[in-house]
Amino acid sequence: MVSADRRITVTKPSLPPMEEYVKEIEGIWANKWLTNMGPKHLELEEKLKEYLDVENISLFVNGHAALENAIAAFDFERGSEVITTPFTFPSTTHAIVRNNLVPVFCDIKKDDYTIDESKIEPLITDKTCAIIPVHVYGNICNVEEIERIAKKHNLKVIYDSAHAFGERYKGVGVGQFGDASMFSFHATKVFNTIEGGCITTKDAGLIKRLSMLKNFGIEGPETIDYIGGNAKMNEFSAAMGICNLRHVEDNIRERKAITERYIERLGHIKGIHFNKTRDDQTYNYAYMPVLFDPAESGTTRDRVFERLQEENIGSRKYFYPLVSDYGCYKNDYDSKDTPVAKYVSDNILTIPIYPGLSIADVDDICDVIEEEIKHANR
Ligand code: T4K
Repeated sequence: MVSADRRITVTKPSLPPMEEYVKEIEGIWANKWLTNMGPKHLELEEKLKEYLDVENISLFVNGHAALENAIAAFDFERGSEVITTPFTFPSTTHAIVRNNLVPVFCDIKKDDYTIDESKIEPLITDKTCAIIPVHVYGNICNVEEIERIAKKHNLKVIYDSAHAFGERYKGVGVGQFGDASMFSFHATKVFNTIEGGCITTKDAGLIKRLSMLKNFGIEGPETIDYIGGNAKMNEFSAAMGICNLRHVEDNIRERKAITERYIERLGHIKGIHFNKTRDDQTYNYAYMPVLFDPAESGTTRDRVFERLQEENIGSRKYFYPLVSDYGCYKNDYDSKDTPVAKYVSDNILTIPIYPGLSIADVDDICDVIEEEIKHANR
């Protein structure tokens, strides 16, 4: 069991060896260039283009700012509707609303928790301007069907790929799908720049608009054609990204080993379900979501959460409540309209996964869960 002085958190940031980072930032003292698209920023852009297998990239101060600015760059008519998922971090929905657009929630699928593409078309009206799906937990959406629907109805598709860093679908970087994709480089993600994020797109014109939107609309020293804000990534963050990129493959391998151990230990237990990933995708093992079906398992997600907490093991109810149940949205939406999302949100728990989490720790976590289920079924 986990001792009182040992606390396991749901995640921990990946950091390079300190000397490696110190070496990486030495040049910043020499050139005195701290931000505004400096050499580290440009170097990280080039490296990420290759790693993510994308044509164009624009770095941002964080993933949310990247998404908000990407939506702004399309200049949708105020009050237009955006079809999206309620099973996500608030960022996705807030980015839509903060652009004066109206989210329309579509239900999700029970096996991979991504937007249910078969339920999108009935939600389309003459006000719909875009679809914003989420590759939740790194599970890649049905990008082909979403593209078909978007083309048919002349809609833009902006993927929230916050969780899908480095993944490929049918051998193609996931950031190539749709009109744009946002990746988050937050401390808690598979790859981090402390805080950070990016937009990837095939559209070089979009990258140009984004470069202005994230830098006060500045096109040239005396030319301001856009009303932009400030959302640039600084050089220290970019340097962290350059270092972390060198280790990301090893980190993903560690995450994979942890995931496999969880499945080995818990996979046979009735009422425990793991999410499905698509056959043709590579997976980054960003999260370890476990769904506890109350009828089958005899226990509840909340009870498992409490038991883990009692043992000093952190877990998170990502993503509960559903966005449509948040105080700021619940008067305008009814989560009963998205019953699968409601069921998943009520019963899912993400349990610890991060490079450095030992297999012995994983076994301790599994013991607690196994014991709870045995106890509930006694
Ligand atoms: N879209 C989606 C689908 C997203 O999931 C997110 C972010 C975004 C958009 C927006 O991207 P960013 O603007 O964030 O780049 C965390 C992250 O802050 C957030 O980035 C992430 N999704 C979300 C799923 O998780 P919290 O509020 O749960 O984080 P917090 O502070 O409770 O940390 C979680 C655990 O991580 C803690 O138990 C301890 C550990 N931790 C955290 C930090 C910050 C550390 O060990 N060290 C740290 O420095 O949101």
